[in-house]
Amino acid sequence: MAGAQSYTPAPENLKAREWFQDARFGMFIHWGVYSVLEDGEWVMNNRKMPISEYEKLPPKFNPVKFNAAEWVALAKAAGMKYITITSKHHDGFAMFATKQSKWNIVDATPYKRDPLKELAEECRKQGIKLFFYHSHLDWTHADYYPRGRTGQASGRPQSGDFNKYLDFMDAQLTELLTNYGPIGGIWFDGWWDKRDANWRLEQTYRLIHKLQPAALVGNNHHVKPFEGEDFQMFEKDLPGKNTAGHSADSVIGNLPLETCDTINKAWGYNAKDKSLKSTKDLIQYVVRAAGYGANFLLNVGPKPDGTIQEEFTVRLKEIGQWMKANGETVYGTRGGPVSPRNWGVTTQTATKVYVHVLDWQDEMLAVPSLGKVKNARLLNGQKVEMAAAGSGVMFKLPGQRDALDTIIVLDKQ
Ligand code: FHN
Repeated sequence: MAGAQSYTPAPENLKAREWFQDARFGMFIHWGVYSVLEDGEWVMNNRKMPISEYEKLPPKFNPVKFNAAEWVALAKAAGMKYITITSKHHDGFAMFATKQSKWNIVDATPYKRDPLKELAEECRKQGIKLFFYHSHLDWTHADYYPRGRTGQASGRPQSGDFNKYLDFMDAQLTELLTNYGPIGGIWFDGWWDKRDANWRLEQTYRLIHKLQPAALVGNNHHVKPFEGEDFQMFEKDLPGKNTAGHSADSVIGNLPLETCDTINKAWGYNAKDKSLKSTKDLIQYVVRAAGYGANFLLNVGPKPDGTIQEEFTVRLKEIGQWMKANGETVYGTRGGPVSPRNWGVTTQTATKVYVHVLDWQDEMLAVPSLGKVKNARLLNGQKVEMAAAGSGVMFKLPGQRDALDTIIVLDKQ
């Protein structure tokens, strides 16, 4: 950003970054009035719906079965340490009690309650941090002008004042960082809609850090991090990869890392999307992300009635069972001494190295040097044979092993 003053994270921000890296696993929630159509969060754009048609949705949105305590308990049951929920997605509809416009869940729906307020209170009660996903992009605000690559069919006049829109956005962010208690951070998305615009990122980031110095700023802009961001994120890819086209193609600097993905293919609720990842796929995703020194933010898209579909809740509870038994090899770790391989990844703490064998059929596994380590064993204490092999080591893997993740733990000398 031109003329950016250099950003010095406050001590509480640096502490929050350490917490974030230790947390390793969070729940992403994409929830909005678009869920009424059961066709994902891009339905307004994909069906070229003008605002005059889209505004018929909020009166039909009445999530009477929403229960913040159940959602937070589900996240905890999955072993998740934080929740990132959409305060506003690209349709501009605020899922919280904003005073900046009537285009929000309290004023425009029969529900009339503020689910983010209830979620914030429940997160505090149950010891989970809450982050807000806030879309830069806006398909309904008249001052989001010039229009970007998307939202062209909304029927807005070809006029507007982009700085007035940014003032509106900063006012809503002020509400989110003032009225909902301590917030884990703000997760931006949608910069990519107008890459050449002056988004005033430095001004917005400074506002966030002034209101809550510990709040972590992340931006899913799909390019390398800008000054003022506290973590680097990747979407549908492990760090440094960009196979899905939504990420920067490299890890820059030493910011905390997070990657995000879905359980099926949809972010917002899509009743037809049955392309579900298995529990094994999802656990290995958590582990592989940890091997890259990254968090994994796993998404649910709740239904319009406020419930989360059973295919998701079953998987989340199964993941939680695995995390309960094996979490020490993920939580509080950093990327291990050997960079990720196809066969698996390594993670480490100050005293231990964990070798996660995720996809390897043979009995012997050669691994580059793990540093000075000893006492190779499984988590249940069963000894694992290890011998020096060149500059690395050769493991003789146990005959009976866990096809999902055979974890060899070693003590650092
Ligand atoms: O357009 C959004 C999409 O709806 C979803 O929110 C994902 C989540 O990371 N981000 C954008 C696509 O890159």
